[in-house]
Amino acid sequence: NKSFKLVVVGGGSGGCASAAKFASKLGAGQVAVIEPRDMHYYQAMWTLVGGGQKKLEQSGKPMQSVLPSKAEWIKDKVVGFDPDNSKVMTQNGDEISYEFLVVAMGLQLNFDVIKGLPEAFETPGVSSNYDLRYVNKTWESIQQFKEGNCVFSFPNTPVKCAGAPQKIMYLTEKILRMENRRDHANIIYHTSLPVIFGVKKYADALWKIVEERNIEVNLRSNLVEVRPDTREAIFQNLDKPEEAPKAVKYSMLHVTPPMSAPDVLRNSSKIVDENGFLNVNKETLQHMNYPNIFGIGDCTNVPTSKTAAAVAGMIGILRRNLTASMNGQPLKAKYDGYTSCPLVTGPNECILAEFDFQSPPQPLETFPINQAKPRWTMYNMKAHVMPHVYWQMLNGWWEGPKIFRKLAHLGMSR
Ligand code: FAD
Ligand code: UQ1
Repeated sequence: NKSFKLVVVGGGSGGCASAAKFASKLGAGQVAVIEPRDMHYYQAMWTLVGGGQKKLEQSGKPMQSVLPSKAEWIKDKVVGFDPDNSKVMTQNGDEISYEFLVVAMGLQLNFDVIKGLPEAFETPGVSSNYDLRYVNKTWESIQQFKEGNCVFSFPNTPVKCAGAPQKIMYLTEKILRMENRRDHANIIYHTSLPVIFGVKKYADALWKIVEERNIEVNLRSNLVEVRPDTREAIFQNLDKPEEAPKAVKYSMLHVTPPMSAPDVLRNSSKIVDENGFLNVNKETLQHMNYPNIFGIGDCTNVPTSKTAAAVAGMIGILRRNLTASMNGQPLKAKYDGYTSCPLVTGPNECILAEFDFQSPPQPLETFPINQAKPRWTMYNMKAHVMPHVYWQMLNGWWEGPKIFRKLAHLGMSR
């Protein structure tokens, strides 16, 4: 049973970046990362893997190679939190004590909430870019598609990268068009949300695209069941729960699963809010009840869209506030809610949505152009620049694009 100055739970985007910041600051032996997986995946690339623009292998690196060498990697899974005694319990039966804890456990995919899943993934045409096991099947399904309905779902829970469920739809649509197969397809989106996108400026741009490209959009419509034998997806109207669910035939079905905080976290009632997410101050990222616990990324209840870009926005805040906390000083850094979502609308075009706690009404924009217009420059940024930026973030060398906005606006910008 070991003890560390800082324990980080999770070696994903937020966990790696946090460990990198503090392992170099505190020195060898002071920081531990608890993470069970062998590989670290750059999940944002999976949209392009499912859309046939990248290979799955390009998105992964061995965990060992992305964790800082000065941190100790505990290859184990946290199974319990004991915040009153500042320790966590692991699957191997160890207790790890900490002075400070960073919780960066990401989200859990809950396919089994949908009747017929995950079994239906073993049948033709059903896939999900959200899961390592099913992302290649999206590209297979696009290639094999002959005729009928291509159906895309968005669940009735918070998700990571809220744009991803429709990015793959635009990619599919454009590819079918480019290959002269579009006439044989109905492209259908079913979303549990009452809007196509949360920020009006980008929602307006997306409504224009779905109209121009003849895509059917169903709002407040939630996937509840998949019937692979009849190739039907069953949707419930969330505003009319008394109505019988509607069956939609599919040739291709892309599922975005319901998500939650991982079970271990959501069952740790002392540290989560009523929705099961780590209960932190949305500006300082410090836990609301335990000052030696901080959170970063998707598993927190920070009210912004869950993305790696948000992790980038949070990491500089965490660096400053956790350092201040270790030195017994007040927490001065405040997270502004920065997040972004490169809305890929085809194999060579992308809308770059950026926003923060203040948007709407006013979206943020890093680049001096209208980012709501689909552009190849933004596609290149997403497909060719962002992967490098991401791997650098894991080393602690990227704290989001705020620095560019500050430079461009001489410090006057958000
Ligand atoms: P993660 O990176 O998911 O890491 C969580 C880690 O915690 C995992 O390694 C996991 O193994 C570990 N863990 C879980 N439970 C335990 C436990 N009990 N004990 C120890 N460790 C545990 N973001 C963007 O910014 N732009 C995009 O374009 C974009 N597109 C996306 C497309 C797809 C298809 C997907 C799936 C995601 C996309 N994202 C995008 C979102 C982005 O990947 C996440 O928001 C980001 O990875 C969140 O980082 P995190 O550290 O919170 O969680
Ligand atoms: C970003 O910082 C980031 O994290 C590294 C992403 O995740 C992969 C993104 O998709 C984006 C868009 C950003 C923000 C960066 C710029 C230059 C707008």
